[in-house]
Amino acid sequence: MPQITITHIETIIVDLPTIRPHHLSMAVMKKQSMVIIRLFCSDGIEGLGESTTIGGISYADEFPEGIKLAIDTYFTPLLIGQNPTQTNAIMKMLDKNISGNNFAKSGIETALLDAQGKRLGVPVSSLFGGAITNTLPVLWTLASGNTQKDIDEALELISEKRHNTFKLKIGRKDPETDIAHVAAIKAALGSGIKVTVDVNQAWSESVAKRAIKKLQDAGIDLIEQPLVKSDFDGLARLTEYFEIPIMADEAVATVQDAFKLAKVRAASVFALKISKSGGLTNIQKQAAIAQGAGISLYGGTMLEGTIGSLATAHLCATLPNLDWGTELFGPLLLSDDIVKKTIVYQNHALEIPEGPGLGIELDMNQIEKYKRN
Ligand code: MUC
Ligand code: MG
Repeated sequence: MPQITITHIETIIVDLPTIRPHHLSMAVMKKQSMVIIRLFCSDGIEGLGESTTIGGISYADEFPEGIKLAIDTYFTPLLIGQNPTQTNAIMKMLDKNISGNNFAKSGIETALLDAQGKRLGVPVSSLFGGAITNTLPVLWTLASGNTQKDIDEALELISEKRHNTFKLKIGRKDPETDIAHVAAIKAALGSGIKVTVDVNQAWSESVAKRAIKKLQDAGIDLIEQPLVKSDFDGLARLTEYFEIPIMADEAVATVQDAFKLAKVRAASVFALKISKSGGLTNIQKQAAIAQGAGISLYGGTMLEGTIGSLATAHLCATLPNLDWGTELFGPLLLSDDIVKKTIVYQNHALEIPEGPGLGIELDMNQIEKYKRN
């Protein structure tokens, strides 16, 4: 049998409006721009991948237009003619030839794994030892920018049994305003509902110390990335000082970051994201480091659409220490989708489709409708 090869790769920027403005410390999102990757193989199989970031160039140092250009100009010539069944060899080759560009690498690895799953007739999770669960808990982020709107949104979602845990994006306003906002939401939702906060690196250590004390007293369940991502020592001091768990997000990008953070016990929880780390295989490695260090895990999102969210979900479903569930709600924040069958979200959880690969199919009419020209 002739060797299977990658024949061509198509990248498409798709702009989907959000259901409401989403306020983060570094940007207000009114749409999400996803780079969709179609990787075509000589055996007729097509793998799907997604490289998505938040707020253009404001969250990370990759951005949609740059990701597309990098894949078209540098990744594709290296990939054409390679054997798509050899994911590890391909990712090693990309790491040798291309520095950084983890969001783009993650999208390519997802497409290779989707193709291989389809080829073998198994879900992507099977390529990582198999799923422990078919459903994953999913929280919702309240980030309308208005306290009462956030409370109304949460109460509606609780009554629909869509979510029972909420994350609040803070750090955009001054700490006292943020704390009052968080405390009001926690009080309105009651003790049975978990509330976490994500500061997205906005505080200094001294501000964090004062603010976290107040958030702890208000009954908040977890603090995500209070300090700048490079301040591992500061994060370790906060983790040691406070009872409330501190989660590393932006700080824990690569496998090496996970090791360094674990070594100084800088966090009680790691937020795993395929985009930061360069793909599913790398978050599996981060998860192993966390497991060895007694650090809990959380399935994070870069607010990806259905392809990226399901890629993360397939890997997360194989992890024994996903103690904080996931935030894989990205598709629900978007007003439309680009796949034929959308993800089912019910009973506070996401259902992972059973089909081969990621278990989804692109809807080309929707791609036509939302693709950037
Ligand atoms: C982040 O930093 O966690 C995840 C959920 C959300 O609303 O924003 C993202 C980014
Ligand atoms: Mg975060």
